[in-house]
Order: sequence, then C-alpha cells, then structure tokens
Amino acid sequence: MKKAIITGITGQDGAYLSEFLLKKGYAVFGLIRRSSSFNTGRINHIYTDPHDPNGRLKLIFGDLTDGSNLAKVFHEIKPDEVYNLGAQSHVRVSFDQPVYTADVDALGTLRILEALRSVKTPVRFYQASSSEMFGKVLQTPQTEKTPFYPRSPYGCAKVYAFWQTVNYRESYGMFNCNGILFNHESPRRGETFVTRKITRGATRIKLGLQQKLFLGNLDARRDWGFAGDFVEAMWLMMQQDVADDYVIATGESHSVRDLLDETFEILDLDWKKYVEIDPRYYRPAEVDTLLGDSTKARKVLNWQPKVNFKELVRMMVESDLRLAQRDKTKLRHQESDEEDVKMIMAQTAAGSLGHKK
Ligand code: NAP
Ligand code: G4F
Repeated sequence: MKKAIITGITGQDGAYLSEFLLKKGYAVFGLIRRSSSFNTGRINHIYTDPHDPNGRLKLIFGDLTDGSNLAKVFHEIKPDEVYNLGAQSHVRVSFDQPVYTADVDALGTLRILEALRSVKTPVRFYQASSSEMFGKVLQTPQTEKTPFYPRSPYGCAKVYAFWQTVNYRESYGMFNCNGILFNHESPRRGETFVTRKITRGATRIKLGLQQKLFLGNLDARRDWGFAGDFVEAMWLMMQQDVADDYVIATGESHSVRDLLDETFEILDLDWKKYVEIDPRYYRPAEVDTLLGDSTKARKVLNWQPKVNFKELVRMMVESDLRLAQRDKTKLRHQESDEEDVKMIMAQTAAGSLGHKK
C-alpha cells in the first residue's frame, strides 16, 4: 500500500486530496497543528479510529516551523509521496504577518526538502505553488514559462519555495514537482477568501441573518476553478516518469463583480443594495488579473477541469444556503431555549419552583 504524507490536511485542498488518495487505496498521514479548539472539521467524515489497524487516515502533530519534527515524521513513516499543502495562505494577511508567512511558506518548504534529502528510500515531493507568483503579470495568459513578479509577502515566499523545489530537484536528483495552481474554490473554502465570503454573505442576507456584505476591490479578475478537480492534477504530476512543473487553471477569467452578479442572481437579489466597499480589504499592492494556460498539463497529464465557473458558484451557493438555514434554525431554538430558561428562573424566584426547606 502506498503511503502519502499531507501537510495542511485540515485545509480546503488537504480535505479533497485525502479523500482522493484514500479512494486510490493509499494510507494517508496528515500533519496537524495543535489548536485550542477543533480544527479537523473538513476531515472528520473520513477520519478513522487511531487504534483501528485497518484505518488508512492517521493524524500526526507537526508544524512547518519545526524542522526536527518533520525529519522525525519522514524517517518514521517512510512515505512514497509528500504533498506540501501547509501554508499561511491568505494574501491580505501576509502583509500583516510577512515574517511569519515567510517562515511557514518559504522556510517551511526548505525544511521539508532538507528533511527529505536525508531519507534513504525514494520519495516524491509536491509543492503547492501559486499563480500569485505571477503577480503583476508580464504575459497573458500565464504559462510555465511566464516570469514571476510577486506582489505580496505571500507571493514572494511562494517564489522562494518554488525555486528551492526546482533547485533540490536539479542538485540532488530528487523527484520534486511544482503545481502552479490558479485560484480554486469549493464549499470547503475558508470563509475569508472572496468567493466563499460572497456566497456565504449572500445566502445569509437571503435568510435575513445578515444585512450587508463588506468587500474590497471588485475589479480584480481571477481564473477560478473547483478544488476537487485541482487535487487530481496534483496526484497526476506525482505519477509521471519525470518530475516537472505544471500550470493548473481553467483558462477562464472573471471579476469579483461577475462573481457578485452570478451569486446574487441565483438568489434573486440585487447585490448593489447590499454590498459596501470597505477600504480595509484593499491590499497595499494588488494582483489585478490572472488567467492561466494549462496546455502542458492537459497534454502531458491528460488533465482537464470538469466544473465550470457557473457550476462552481451554484455548488457553493447551495452549500452555504444549507448552512445558513441550519444557523437560522439553531438561532430560533436558542431564542426559544432562552425564553424557557427565563421562565424557569422567574418561576424559581417567585417561589413556585423554590427549594423546599
Ligand atoms: P487553506 O485552506 O488555508 O489550508 C492551509 C493549511 O495549512 C491548513 O491545514 C493549515 O492548518 C495549514 N498550516 C498553516 N500554517 C501551518 C504551519 N505553520 N504548519 C503546518 N501547517 C500549517 O489553504 P488551501 O486553499 O487548502 O491551499 C493549500 C495550499 O495551496 C496552500 O499552500 C496554498 O498557499 C496553496 N494554493 C492555494 C490556492 C487556492 O486557490 N486555494 C492556489 C494556489 C496555491 P490549520 O487548519 O491548523 O490552520
Ligand atoms: O479570494 P482572495 O483572497 O484570493 P487571492 O488573493 O487571489 O489568493 C488566493 O489564491 C491564490 C492563487 O492565486 C492562492 F495562492 C492564495 O493562497 C489564495 O488561495 O482574493 C481574490 C481577489 C483579490 O484581488 C482581492 O483583492 O478578491 C479581491 N477582494 C475583494 N474584496 C477580496 C475582497 N478578497 C478577500 N479575501 N476579501 C474581500 O473582502
């Protein structure tokens, strides 16, 4: 049975990739960070009892800032494949936490590469590179040959990690791949990324749980795909005879405004009545437009996306509508529970439920 280690298993892509690898028959080992509250919500449905000898998903505590722990994990598990999806992945936040972002996203990758270099069994390595590396784009559409021009601490950290991945491949003959993935979304997308923020906000507005939606730059354009399609490309890269780097994208670009049109139209609402601009969501430097050309992946990996923009938005709206409905029901129950508690307390104070002496 093949063994894969996934860093960032609790994130959006980690959850989809785990499901995908488990279906392929892999034993999956996920690195998780210790957290003061549960952080495994996206993978609870596939998690098995840690003592079950047949359980194929195991979680191990670890952190990309702790190199000695990474080396220990690799030596103990001797994986066939390592997928490095762990990152401080929010571009806006990287301006507030540039050093931390570099430590996790750039040096974290280097720590993995160094640890893997000392593992004696052959290991294949996947690095979650990003279209953010193209930043202020020098060519459209962007291919594997387009020069990088990062526009954020996050983008700079990912460029560093990209080149170290290539460098270790060329210097030490390691099987290292970079997947240069354009934006990919899903119902499991973090709530502060723009797609999910919009589908979540719009559905809550529809059900009366929220009045307004505050956003930043509505003119930015992105090549948005479905995360479930994109994790298949990660795996395909790792099954080739030769390690290489690939752009993974849909080849369609839409603005944040298009996303608002599409989302609110499904809900029969006019977004202009609800959306307000909040400059806090502007970035010191913006990536205005991204559009990927994944011809190489389509030819070599025989990969192509299955879900288009409209289908993606509908999938996210339906899922968020279900969650909003659940929140509304919970709120109603809470209100009626609150009434019950008040009534019981009032009766107690009045003596009708008072303690007998
Ligand atoms: P995500 O949902 O934000 O997940 C990030 C994961 O990294 C989480 O599991 C998080 O753990 C973990 N993590 C954060 N800091 C860590 C640390 N110090 N040590 C170990 N793990 C840490 O991101 P995603 O959307 O799934 O993206 C996966 C990867 O692809 C990331 O590297 C991202 O930068 C890259 N990428 C994403 C896209 C996209 O559009 N989604 C496009 C290109 C590249 P917690 O749950 O504990 O926070
Ligand atoms: O959804 P976003 O935060 O994604 P961004 O910055 O493109 O980064 C994502 O994709 C990258 C791949 O290119 C990944 F590497 C990265 O990890 C992450 O997954 O923002 C998209 C666009 C930006 O131009 C932003 O300025 O939407 C604009 N935007 C407008 N209002 C907003 C908002 N973004 C966020 N997060 N929140 C807003 O209120």
